[in-house]
Amino acid sequence: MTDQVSIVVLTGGVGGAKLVEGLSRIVDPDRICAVVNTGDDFDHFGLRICPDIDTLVYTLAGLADPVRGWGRVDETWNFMFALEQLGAPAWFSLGDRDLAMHVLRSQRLNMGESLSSITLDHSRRLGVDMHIAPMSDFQVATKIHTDHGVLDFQAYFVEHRCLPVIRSISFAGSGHARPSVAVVEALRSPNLEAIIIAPSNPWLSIDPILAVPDIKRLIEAAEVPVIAVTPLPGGRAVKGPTAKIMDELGIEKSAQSIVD
Ligand code: FO1
Repeated sequence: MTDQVSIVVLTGGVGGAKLVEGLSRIVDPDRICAVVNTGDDFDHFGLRICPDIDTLVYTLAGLADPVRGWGRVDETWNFMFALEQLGAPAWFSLGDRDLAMHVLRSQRLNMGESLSSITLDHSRRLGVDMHIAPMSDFQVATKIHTDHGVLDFQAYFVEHRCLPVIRSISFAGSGHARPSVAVVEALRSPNLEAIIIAPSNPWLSIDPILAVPDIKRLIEAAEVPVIAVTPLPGGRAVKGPTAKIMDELGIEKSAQSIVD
């Protein structure tokens, strides 16, 4: 039940997963709700892939690959080798163990279950006590408008390795998306003490969450401190394309300009 929650964390993948993992060592995990970006989610070979949710689940379950930053530790790649043999595009790698998550999630989504309910069940089965809540059960897709045209998020991020110059970013479907029930309960929890914005990429991971209209409204109505952890300590990004994107969008590389 997310109405017992005292801390809500808005998060993307790796950076946010590290923050919530640390937080869960000092706060009862049952009192934390991670509201996760789903703008990176996409369909690939008929499977629904939810990278940030899976990074959270695997990290908190102690199953994440610490070097690669995505997917499972001790992974094997037989599925990818077999796909390549059959001439399929191999720019997005699905590990054999990770594949189980995508197959089962896709089957359950196709049978009409919500992403929230599937995520809760999978995380509990892997021993995760924290609430991991997709920002929405509606599909929202991050679109990257570049000097090479409009790219889907994973095409920009993985296939084109963040190289195209970004002109703007949009979130298809966000206008009609509603927050998941768990997110609404957590942000209205009578025990809520703080909302933390993880040091995830502000434009690619946090903005999609804030683009769901009711989430922004609920945060403003919560009347608790909202604490944003900078992804640019000392003006430099720890990882990923945050600094490059700020340059391309003409935004000064400082914590204050992210807040603004
Ligand atoms: N990132 C890559 O750079 N290359 C991949 O082949 C890749 C596969 C992949 C499969 C499942 C998954 O959950 C994540 C995966 N990622 C991969 C990570 C993902 O593209 C991004 O790191 C996130 O979307 C950004 O948070």
